[in-house]
Amino acid sequence: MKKISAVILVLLAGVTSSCMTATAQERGAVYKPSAENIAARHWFQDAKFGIFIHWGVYSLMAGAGEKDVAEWVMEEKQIPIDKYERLATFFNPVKFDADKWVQDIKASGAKYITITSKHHDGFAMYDSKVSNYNIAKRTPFKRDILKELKAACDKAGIKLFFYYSQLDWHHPEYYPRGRTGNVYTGRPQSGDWDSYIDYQNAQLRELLTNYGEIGGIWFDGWWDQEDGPMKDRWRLTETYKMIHDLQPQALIINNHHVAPYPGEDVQPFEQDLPGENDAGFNTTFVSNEMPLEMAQTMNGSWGFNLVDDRFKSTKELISALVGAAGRNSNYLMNTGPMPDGQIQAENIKTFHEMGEWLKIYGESIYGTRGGPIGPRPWGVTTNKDKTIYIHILDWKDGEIFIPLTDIKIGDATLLGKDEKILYEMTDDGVIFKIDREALQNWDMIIKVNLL
Ligand code: H79
Repeated sequence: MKKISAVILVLLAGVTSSCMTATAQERGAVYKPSAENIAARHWFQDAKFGIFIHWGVYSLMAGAGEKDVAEWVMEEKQIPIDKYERLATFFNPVKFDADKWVQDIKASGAKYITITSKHHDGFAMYDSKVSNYNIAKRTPFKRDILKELKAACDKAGIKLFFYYSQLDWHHPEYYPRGRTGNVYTGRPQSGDWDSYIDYQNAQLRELLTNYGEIGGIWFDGWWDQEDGPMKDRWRLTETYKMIHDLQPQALIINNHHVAPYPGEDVQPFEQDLPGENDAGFNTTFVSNEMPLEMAQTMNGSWGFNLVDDRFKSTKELISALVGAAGRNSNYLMNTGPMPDGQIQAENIKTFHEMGEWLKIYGESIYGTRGGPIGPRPWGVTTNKDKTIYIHILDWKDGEIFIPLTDIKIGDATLLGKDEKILYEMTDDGVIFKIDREALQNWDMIIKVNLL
């Protein structure tokens, strides 16, 4: 008896310590971003605004009539792999026009695009050589949409990032399984995890070698194993090194909802402003060392949803962009193109409205950093060189107090109009008079030039 428990103890100790070693390796790895990478981070922070694209064979299902279902339809409707694979056989988005996408996206004022190269369903939206479960080999469309999009982006001066799901509901070797993609998929209850990671890395290598210089890789799905046996078996250190070796400027972003791991370059937040956790799964830890990025849907869905008409107004989306900028964060706004290849008309209209706003007010967003004061219930501040922008999103009174001391103001104007704003310096800060008419704007911005 004693002998058996001793053996169990030794075994347990072995398991625990090997887990801890893996964690320690990933968490404790030393990462010093290269000069190219640091330059790319600055570019990224200056760019401030990107468009996220969720497009795949799931777009055909259009949410199956439910507002809260889209790119997760396979999991949510428990569609087995052999049935789900048929979607690819009639995915034929004949109206796809990469140049048109990029023109409409560019009109929004966005500077980069992040597109799903492979979502959780495992289907590659490019011509992968390591798996034929991809758009070029399994659909009548046959075209490599990533190639076409990259060419269009290059022409327009837009950077392209690839979303890549670490979680995979299709690959048999993604085993042991995590929280999702379980028995319903019809996969054998066996598999070799490491050969799955080898496959993942082979696909990443393709994305980093066949599409020219890219903006970076946006990972998702790590959380599938958060309570699972493979939590520390993602081989992040190795994967991140490969990416940085292949393209030093490529930014690594991982939407794992926990504090950043070494090797990551941008900390993302999903459906939440950094530091907030209304969605219920984000960490409240906010890095002050790396760029931040908030990703948000324009309605309630990432992939195309036929019945989800909960479109946020342009004012709400501008407020999110401004709120992110004031928190020193980028804003990645999502659209889910339709199965025919077109972006939804509602989204295109909003792109153009945001772009019109940014043409006038963009100087208070692009190239700025958050602060000098933190977010307030009424709005945020951004700054660039010797200029402070006070973004008043929600205010009713005739004056507003800003707790800024030790500054010398040259002048204060209403951005977008050549109108001086009156102010009064006090010991505790500045009181600005409000132009009541301007409060009707989506965002009333006081531009303060410092001496
Ligand atoms: O690609 C889009 C979504 O499909 C994906 N991320 C964005 C960018 C996404 N997956 N899940 N979610 C968003 C919501 C988060 C769900 C989670 Fe959980 C809560 C992950 C972990 C806790 C639900 C419960 C899923 C796993 C367990």
